[in-house]
Amino acid sequence: MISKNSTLLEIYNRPIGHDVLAKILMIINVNPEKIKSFPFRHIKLKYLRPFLGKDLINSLVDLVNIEEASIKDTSKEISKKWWKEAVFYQIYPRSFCDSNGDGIGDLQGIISKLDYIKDLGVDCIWLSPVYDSPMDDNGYDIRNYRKILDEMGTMENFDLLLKEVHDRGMKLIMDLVVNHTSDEHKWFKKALDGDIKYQNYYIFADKPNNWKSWFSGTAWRYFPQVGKYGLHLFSQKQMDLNWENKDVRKEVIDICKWYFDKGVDGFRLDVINLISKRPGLPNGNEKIGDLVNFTGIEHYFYGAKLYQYIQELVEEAFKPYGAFSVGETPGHGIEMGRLLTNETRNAMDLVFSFDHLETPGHNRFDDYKYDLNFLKDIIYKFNDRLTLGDWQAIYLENHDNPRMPSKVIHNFKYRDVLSKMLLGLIMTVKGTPFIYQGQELGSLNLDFKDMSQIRDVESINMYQELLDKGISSEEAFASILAGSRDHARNMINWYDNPHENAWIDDFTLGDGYSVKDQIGDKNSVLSFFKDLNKFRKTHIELIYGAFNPLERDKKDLMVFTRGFDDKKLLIEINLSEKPIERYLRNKEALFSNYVEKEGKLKPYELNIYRI
Ligand code: TEU
Ligand code: CA
Repeated sequence: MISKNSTLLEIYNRPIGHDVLAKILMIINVNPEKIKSFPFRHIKLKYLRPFLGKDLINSLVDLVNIEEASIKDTSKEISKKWWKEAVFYQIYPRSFCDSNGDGIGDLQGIISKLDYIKDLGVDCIWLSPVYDSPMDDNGYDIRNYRKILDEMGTMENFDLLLKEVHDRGMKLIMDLVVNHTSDEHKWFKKALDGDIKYQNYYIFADKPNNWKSWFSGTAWRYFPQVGKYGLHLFSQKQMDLNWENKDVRKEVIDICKWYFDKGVDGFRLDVINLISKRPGLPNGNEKIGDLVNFTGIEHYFYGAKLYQYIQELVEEAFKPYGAFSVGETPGHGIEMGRLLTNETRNAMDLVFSFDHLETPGHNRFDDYKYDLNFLKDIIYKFNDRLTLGDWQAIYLENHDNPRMPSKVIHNFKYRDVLSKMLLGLIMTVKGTPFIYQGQELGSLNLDFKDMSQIRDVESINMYQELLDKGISSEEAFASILAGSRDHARNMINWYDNPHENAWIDDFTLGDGYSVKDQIGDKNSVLSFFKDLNKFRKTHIELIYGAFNPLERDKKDLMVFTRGFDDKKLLIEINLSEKPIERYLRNKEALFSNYVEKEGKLKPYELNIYRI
């Protein structure tokens, strides 16, 4: 067991200790590997008490001791699974395709575009929530798990969608949001009506602690009907479920089985790492709160019963159907991910880590240029620690993050080659690629002019919080603009015509990147992605091949090989806008994002060679 007498190195050698120390050091831009060097390795935790304080030390010790040892994985080979070979495509239904002209994407719209999706060459669709919801957080506030939102269509439409997806040889996973429900869910309404059984479905307290919501302000909302405060880690209309309660866990198992009985192939589990809260709901450490912005997070981002709850859910609901699971685990690093997905743990198949999304020293709302050398480093670091019993989800974009090309460059001369390079990078490193709608089109951030165009509850709450602090509306808007999740939520531009009364303003008209503009153009980002999918499917090295980084310390150059049996591919990438020396000369590339290649590597040039 770790104690305050343990050294930093002893803590770093524990799975949770590794990730927590790595995360803290990454935020303050210190290389975590320093912990292995003198004198850091010998520093006992208790000597840091003057800086960290007693309760932070105790919280850290408790957290690290939740999982004793790292996984001893002795797998001798990689197990073959469909989801290790698949390319996933995430649809944000509200913004994908509108079939009835109300400006809101819907299920019929998705059905009408299944041939487009199939032609991309992707294998599994991840459908963001389509359940009945008041749409406070665009469906991540579920009011009825077994009903489709009216604006989306009917359950019959969903059943048809699922059938049409399967008929095309693709799979479909849904988004399962069970850390919380909408405050309009019948369970919560019964709780407010005084039904004790359902009050125990949620987390009520007589008085609030100092936990902060991820969407600004306190994480507690007072309900005079019951004279108590209810916990909401997200919006005020997203009430956290009490997973300590076996009845809640049973409800979730039943929801999963209800959809598996329909033939749904699995779930993406929304913020699933937050479901186990520390008993007694103690106050969060203010220093941690300042560092990571969510006071209280140390008491719930990897709770003592997290693994138990996840393993039970997988065992009872997913395993009997052979269903796929990928958990969204904000705040988790590589070792926590292994604790929840290594094959010896019989838990989830994959997790989404957030560690690569921002260059160290920045958060999503900073308007900065993302450094692709950091992406290279973190991909190599993850691969260093993964064993043959591990696998990882590889992604750069989703509905919660700005468009990656816009994070990397602020002039769009290189929009096409950068978009293609980023797609090529995630399709050639080891792991399962997840593509977000529009990424295949080279979509960029949107040119929002003022708050009236912003729809996302996170941005709106953040803006209001800034105004309440006396910040001017211009400054407040500027503070949320770079990181607003709405950058990823514009309607897909199928044929460059205005989406009548779209729920979110249209910015993609006339930018020459509509599906219609690109579909026939062999040099478009769209065509590149389709060709890349074909290439990946015909080269098993890119799926199960060993990953071997080269030139690790060479800035702006990313070179690695993927070897399977006697076949080996070498991938060479220029991570910068500047021409740099080629790694391979006078060699014909099998695949590239440039046509002509002479002299140095061009800006963001990516090549795949047979070696
Ligand atoms: O996201 C959780 C999450 O971490 C994001 O809300 C985002 O990263 C946040 O802005 C903190 O930086 C999941 C869903 O993907 C998101 O759409 C939901 O809003 C959220 O959970 C609550 O359900
Ligand atoms: Ca519609």
